[in-house]
Amino acid sequence: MDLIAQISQAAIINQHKQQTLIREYQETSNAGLVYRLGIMGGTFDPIHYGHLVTAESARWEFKLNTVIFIPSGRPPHKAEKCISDAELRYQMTLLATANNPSFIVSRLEIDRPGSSYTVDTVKQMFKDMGHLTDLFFITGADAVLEISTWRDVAELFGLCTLVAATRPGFDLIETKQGFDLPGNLINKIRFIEVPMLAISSTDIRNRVWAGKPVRYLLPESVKDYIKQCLLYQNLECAL
Ligand code: DND
Repeated sequence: MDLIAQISQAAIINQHKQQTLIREYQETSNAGLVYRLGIMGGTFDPIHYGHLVTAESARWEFKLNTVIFIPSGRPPHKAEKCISDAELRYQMTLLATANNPSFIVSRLEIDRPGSSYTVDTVKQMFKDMGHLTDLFFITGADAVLEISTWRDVAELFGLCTLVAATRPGFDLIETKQGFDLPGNLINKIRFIEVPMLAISSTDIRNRVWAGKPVRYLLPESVKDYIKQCLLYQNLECAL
């Protein structure tokens, strides 16, 4: 199947999954139960198995009904960096998640003008989903260590549970000491261990630029997309 056909198919599958989410949400709330929704925010330049394994581990650990992947439109912390066009990152995320019925991709941040602040996204999800929803924002430990620099972080903690993925054997006590946050907020972060923390988008971009293999670091469909769209050929954007 050619690339355009693959993307169209992934977009149709995503639409069906969105309709299923709405139906399941209505059934859950009609039964008086709480819908548990994971949010995996990221630049996803490109998306890789570290992101996918983390989302799947969080889905399992926290009994989430669905995990929504939200590619950042304009990441606030990467304003000075060269990043791939949001549509390309969205399409890679669609391809990577197509075969998991519990994973959905949202255009929320891509279609919202201005910087993509997580607090705005979580507030919007809270408004859209209603009060019978528990939100879990999933991050890697590297991102969560910077969280004190995020916009309106105390408000964010009030709206969702922060889930931080750490490497097995990670020193949690040392990690917690690294946080520049009040203790009551640190204690609200839920840590999970995932096995693939060594994979990074930066390393994959470097490898593509240098002509090194990236197979088994990310889904084949995303690897082929990178090749066909000639991504990460420019040194400045590959680093
Ligand atoms: P990244 O650029 O780190 O995404 O952004 C993560 C999220 O933080 C996005 O939703 C941003 O909008 C949000 N953020 C950042 C800064 C400020 C604010 C918000 C604000 O509101 O002020 P990447 O694509 O690099 O990674 C996506 C996620 O996956 C991250 O949480 C990262 O730590 C994690 N990750 C891994 N987790 C497990 N194993 C690996 C991973 N590689 C990345 N191998």
